[in-house]
Amino acid sequence: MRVDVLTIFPEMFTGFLNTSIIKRAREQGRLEVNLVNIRAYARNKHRNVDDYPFGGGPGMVMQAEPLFLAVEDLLPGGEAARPPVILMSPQGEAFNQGMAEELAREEHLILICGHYEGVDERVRLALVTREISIGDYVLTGGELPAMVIIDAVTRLLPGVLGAPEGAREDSFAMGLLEYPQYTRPRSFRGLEVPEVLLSGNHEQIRRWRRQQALERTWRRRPDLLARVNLSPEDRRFLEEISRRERERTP
Ligand code: 4FV
Repeated sequence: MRVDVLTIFPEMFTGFLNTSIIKRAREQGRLEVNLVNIRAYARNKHRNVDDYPFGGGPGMVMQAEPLFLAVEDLLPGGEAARPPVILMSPQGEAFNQGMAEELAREEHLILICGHYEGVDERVRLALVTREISIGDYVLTGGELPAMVIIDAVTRLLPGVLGAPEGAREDSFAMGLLEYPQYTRPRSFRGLEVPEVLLSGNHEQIRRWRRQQALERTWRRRPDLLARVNLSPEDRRFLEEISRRERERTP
């Protein structure tokens, strides 16, 4: 996968791109990240890429032209399909695991990192094909959201993570929150690893983990349960814990 990132702070990506799984994916040639400095497309001697908002108001707005020129320079027109041109912004679609899986099927992504109060609306109207938000809060720039998306997508690329995708039971991939994980030592400050995990009985372990994921989701994110295809066994278990809960809190 190729990811072009349009930013005025390419240095923000240095550590992220040269560490751990992202670094290895780039070294393996499974991920190519191309940092594009938007200032290189500013047609004024001070390389300004922002200006005052028409109609007044606080802050500055990122100008349309440098962004259009940068994207057009990335699209030599040879490419059959135009890649998604994604703007990170609080007004975007809420990013989630399903969207990460969708983007991971693309060959090429162009990510635009805004700054200041935002970008000129004509960027949305005539350049951007998708807007994505990583959460309902306001950041100083789109760089961290771009890293979040690259991280969530890269780990889904074939061969990037050790275990083949099918074997992975990511939170949200199953639609549920992840079950509790334990590792050595068996006993830590009086806290023991659940016996079932030491039993070697894989069917019992599978059921325990499923029930733990169900209960954790039911307690912390019941909204997610609506989107999970629950087995009759799952439903019985959820009815059991909600009955127990009702008894516990009459
Ligand atoms: C943001 C978010 C975000 C808004 C103005 C950058 C900032 C500045 N992007 N999810 N939340 N962006 O806060 O994606 O341009």
